Amino acid sequence: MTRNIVILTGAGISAESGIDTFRGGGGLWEQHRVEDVATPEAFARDPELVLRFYDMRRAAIQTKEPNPAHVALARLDREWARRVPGGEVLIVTQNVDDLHERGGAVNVLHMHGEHLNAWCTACDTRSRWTGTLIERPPCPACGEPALRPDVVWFGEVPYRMEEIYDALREADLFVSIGTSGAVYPAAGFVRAARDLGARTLELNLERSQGSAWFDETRLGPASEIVPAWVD
Ligand code: BJW
Repeated sequence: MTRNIVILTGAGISAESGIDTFRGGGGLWEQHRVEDVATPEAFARDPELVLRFYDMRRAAIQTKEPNPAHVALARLDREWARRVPGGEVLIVTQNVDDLHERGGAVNVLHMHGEHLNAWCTACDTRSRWTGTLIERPPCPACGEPALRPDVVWFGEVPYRMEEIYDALREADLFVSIGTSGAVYPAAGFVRAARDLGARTLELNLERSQGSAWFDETRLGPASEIVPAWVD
């Protein structure tokens, strides 16, 4: 019986809300690959470029709306404990947008951080930040001009990994939605979940790199196949 569900989401779930995926459509931003912009080394080398990239994306996501896939997962999140007493849903998202929350989901864990937070590298405080960072504003907590986007770059450790592995250990079902399986450690969750005894399901437009590890794959746009799976 399915009691606990861990759902991993990636850029594909937000694609139909108008947010570009990382590796689709050439995967380039102004000729830069994500691997060349989303690193601490890139930020050290060319902070203006990196802050411009994030300021642009932070502004863009605030104009986007959740799509039927976000809304369906939120419905599952809210209703699961009633459908299956004691059952738990955890949405582990690699996305830094807030569309799961705006779609109504509660149990959401942002393993790669959040666009709408800034992190002060001087005092280690995180604050809600909806404006721009390129003009190097002072940190609201300590006043130092040391804010960066609160997102996890290549070479940095994703957030809340212990909590994620605890949930995978308890999971009866692991569902991966709209992620290419190109980036670790998230790409390794399917194997971990399977080794720990969960059934594994992939929902994607096309097969991911780790497709062979899934017990079942359903292909199609998230806005159609996610609501169909939830209902
Ligand atoms: C649709 C759709 C529709 C489209 N409907 N679907 C060699 C081997 C193994 C690992 C490494 C290695 N060399 C280096 C590493 C480690 C590195 C890594 O994985 N590199 C790879 C390039 C190989 N990883 C790291 O550095 C991570 N940290 C780490 O490993 O620390 C060590 C450690 C870990 C754990 C414990 C202790 C220590 C950090 C990774 C950080 C990733 N950061 C980014 C940027 C975030 C900020 C920002 O937004 O700018 O995260 S990169 C980017 O990729 C972003 C995403 O979350 C992530 C994944 O991308 P995603 O979501 O899968 O998007 P796409 O574009 O790749 O795929 C879209 C999918 O949607 C496709 O499948 C489409 O089919 C689908 N789709 N339309 C349904 N309508």
